[in-house]
Amino acid sequence: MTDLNGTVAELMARGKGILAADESIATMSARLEGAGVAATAQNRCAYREMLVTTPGLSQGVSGVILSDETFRQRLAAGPTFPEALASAGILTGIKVDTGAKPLAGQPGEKVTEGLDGLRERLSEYASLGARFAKWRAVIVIADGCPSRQALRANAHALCRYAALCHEAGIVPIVEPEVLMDGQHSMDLCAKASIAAQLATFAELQEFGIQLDAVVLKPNMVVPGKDSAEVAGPEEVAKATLETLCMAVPEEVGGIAFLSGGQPPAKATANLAAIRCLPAPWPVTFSFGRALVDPALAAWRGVPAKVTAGQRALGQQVAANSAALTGGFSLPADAMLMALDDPDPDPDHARSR
Ligand code: 5MM
Repeated sequence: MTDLNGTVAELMARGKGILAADESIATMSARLEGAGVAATAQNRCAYREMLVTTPGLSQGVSGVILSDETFRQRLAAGPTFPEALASAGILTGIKVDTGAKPLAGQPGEKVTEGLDGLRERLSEYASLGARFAKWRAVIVIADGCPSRQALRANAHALCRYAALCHEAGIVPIVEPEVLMDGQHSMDLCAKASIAAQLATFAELQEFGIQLDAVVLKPNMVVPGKDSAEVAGPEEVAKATLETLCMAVPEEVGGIAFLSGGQPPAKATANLAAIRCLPAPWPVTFSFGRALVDPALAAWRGVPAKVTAGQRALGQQVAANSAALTGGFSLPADAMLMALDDPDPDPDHARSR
């Protein structure tokens, strides 16, 4: 049995964060096609190989979350992805949910599935090198949403997943993501985030889950994507930490933020501002798009552009690592607004 607290400590090592490269086949295929790359298993593998073989990745990345497909694929030189990551000194994570599906009786809301057979799957993943796992619930803000029913159903699933992870010696990343989609205010995002986190921890505590062996992956508190409200890093940081302090027990092992479709520079600036405020938990990033979008745009499936893609990923990782250690200086708000390009994949959240 692995040491769960040791895994948490490795994941949360100073200046390091988690790379979420666990897009489902459907999401990854849409991303590749958007970049002009054919959506084949081979290209999905080549793209992930480009990411995980980035020179020096382990300086700013403690763990990489893989999807089941990537977990079982091999790099061109022969090793599996978990083997390659282990050789690079990086922990392997595995996304074990099977996606968010419409929640019966609650139109417009979803519940994440994947509990059936999870004990056996986790045991196999652990035997093949997985040290941590991820399960993502999606919480929608809309009229009457999030409903109590959706919050409870998702919290319950997250809790049963976490219990099974611990049984298998795997650290669970628990991700109740309040989506940025919509015109809602930052205040509504804060309220929904508190509700989602309270529901999640009520379940985890009722089931006696060992909280110092859990990593929470929350959204930052930001205005909806289509809202006219503007929030600078300091406001985002204050609202995000206030929210977390209201709902998240101090024993939780760590907080690893998702980027949620924010432009990469904004996500980094917000992370840097969050890190400047006192928090009872270690704090880091577990970004997907905010780390990999520039790399995918630079690579575009061209073998000769692997180095360019890796350079782009390396720059994002270095910036976010600096955000964690105080080496990142916040650009002026005006500059951040100029960087505020729309999400290159606006259907990201809705398509999942
Ligand atoms: C990398 O994307 C993850 C998997 O998404 P799908 O299974 O829906 O394809 C996703 O869960 C991701 O880890 C989180 O959304 C955080 O990523 P961002 O891009 O929001 O930081």
